[in-house]
Amino acid sequence: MNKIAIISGITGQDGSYLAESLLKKNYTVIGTIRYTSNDTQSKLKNIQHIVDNDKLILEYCDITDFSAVNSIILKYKPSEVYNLAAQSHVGVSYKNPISTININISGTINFLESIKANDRNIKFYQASTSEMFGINTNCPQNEQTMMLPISPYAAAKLCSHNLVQIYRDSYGIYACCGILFNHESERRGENFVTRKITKAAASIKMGLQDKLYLGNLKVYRDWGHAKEYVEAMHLMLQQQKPEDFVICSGETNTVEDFLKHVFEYADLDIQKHVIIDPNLYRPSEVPKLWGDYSKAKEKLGWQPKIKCKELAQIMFDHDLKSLGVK
Ligand code: NAP
Ligand code: G4F
Repeated sequence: MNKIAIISGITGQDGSYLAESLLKKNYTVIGTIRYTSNDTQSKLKNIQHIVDNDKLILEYCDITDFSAVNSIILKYKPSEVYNLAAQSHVGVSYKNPISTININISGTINFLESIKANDRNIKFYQASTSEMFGINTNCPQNEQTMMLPISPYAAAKLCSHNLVQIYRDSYGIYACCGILFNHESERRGENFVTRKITKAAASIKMGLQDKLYLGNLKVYRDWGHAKEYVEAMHLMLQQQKPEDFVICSGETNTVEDFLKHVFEYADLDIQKHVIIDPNLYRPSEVPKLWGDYSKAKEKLGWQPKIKCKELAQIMFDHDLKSLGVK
């Protein structure tokens, strides 16, 4: 039977890849979009190639609004809900802590409450994050690693993570958290460090830009490709029982390593073009993320293919091509 899935945050990086993947699996996809007054076509750029698909329906829904969330659940009676919408930028969460907390917690509880009230058979996926490990540098981090968040973003995500476990245990709802480590792509928001680097390197290569300003280069991240990670989200909702899973590449690199991968590939000189700007440092910083995907491999049959160096090259090639280079 044709399944119906709701994806909150469909205009984001992961939402767009997940929508693409579910449409290929013959789902009807209901994608929710947040209304803003400068609501131009550009907001749809990640899903432009699928907006004409008959099985994709777009609906306005701010996830902080329970009535909006509840109406969509009642209207479409989905079998699966993927809650990907969030204020997802860690640095911004220090500057806008209250709206970050509001979006990243109330969105989750709104979906869970609506599922609890209307149909407890609806399966729910929550976008948890490796950022929740915070200052715990016991590596590699897995599902048992203690979470010690240090940003408003991570604190909100940990609250949602706990809520999912509570609704699963208390009400028997099939609800799972994917503890995803950093994943990037050609559709990554331009304020995240990987895309900022690949876009700038492409512009520098073309003589359109001279300097790239960055913050802390010494932190370690575990980077994979978003297209692979959304497959794990779907797999989590197809199991016998709901469980949480770490999804990662299993490799760790510093921001400086990523920068070197891009600049070496582009044949550019870091010393000449990169400037460290102390204003881009955060009030506190997660020092090291390095994940262990053993559980996902064993139970979901999922494992990553693209690692950091290849990812850097894919993103740079895309950004160069966007500037008209064949
Ligand atoms: P993203 O590109 O920033 O997308 C976030 C989406 O959420 C956008 O479509 C945004 O819509 C929407 N949104 C924000 N506030 C909303 C609201 N109040 N109501 C409705 N929609 C709202 O994020 P992503 O990288 O795809 O990540 C997807 C999810 O995974 C997020 O929850 C993120 O925190 C989490 N996560 C990401 C990573 C990663 O490395 N990418 C790792 C772990 C977890 P607008 O277009 O209106 O802004
Ligand atoms: O690319 P970032 O902004 O990603 P961050 O903070 O690790 O968060 C991402 O991954 C999380 C999973 O672990 C997600 F939950 C979250 O939603 C998001 O997708 O920064 C990566 C690192 C940070 O340590 C940052 O301080 O790069 C450092 N950095 C150095 N210069 C910079 C910059 N980050 C940004 N965004 N911009 C800079 O100029």
